Amino acid sequence: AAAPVQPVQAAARKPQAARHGTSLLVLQGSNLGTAEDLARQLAEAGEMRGFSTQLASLDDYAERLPANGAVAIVCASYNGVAPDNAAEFHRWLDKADDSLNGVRFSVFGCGNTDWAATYQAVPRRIDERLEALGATRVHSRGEGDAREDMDGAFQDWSDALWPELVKAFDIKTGADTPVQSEPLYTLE
Ligand code: FMN
Repeated sequence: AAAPVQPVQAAARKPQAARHGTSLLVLQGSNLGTAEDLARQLAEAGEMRGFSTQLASLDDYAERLPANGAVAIVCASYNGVAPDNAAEFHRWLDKADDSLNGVRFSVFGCGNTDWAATYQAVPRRIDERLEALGATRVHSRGEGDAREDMDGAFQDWSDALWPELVKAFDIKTGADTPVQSEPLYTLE
């Protein structure tokens, strides 16, 4: 069955960067909404930067990661185990021997250092397995700690993601429409 992919609306704001239309698939693994919210922010920011963006759960893309465009993953852990909407993806990735050549990705993990032994276990595992299966990491994994400044860590990671994507996909931003390095919107 077709996955329920949500096209991302660029809210009530016009894109502020040239529309190059590079695909950006944002996948989230979330039980309580933190990773889902951050994934939505990332997808909206991608639209503002001229990407053609889709937002879905990790399980919607088990066994079918696209080899065109970028894949950005935002995922939590629960006692070292994947959130409910990422369980199938995680199972697949663990046992997969598919070649993920051509898949270009970056991962941000939502975690909590109270769970010291399994802090960031799931996003770390996803990041490692994607690389082991031949996918290319376009930007290093980010970590957010719910006991500290999760939003700040996410902002730092995503601020650094955009220039990496511009490089990896040879995106021409145009001299008068530079890709912004500052957030272009605030959440209400
Ligand atoms: N964070 C970790 O890094 N590793 C864990 O093993 C872990 N286990 C958790 C277990 C429970 C019952 C709860 C409530 C949180 C746990 N966390 C763990 C923290 C969550 O991953 C973190 O709060 C995350 O932001 C939740 O994301 P979500 O709201 O998208 O589900």
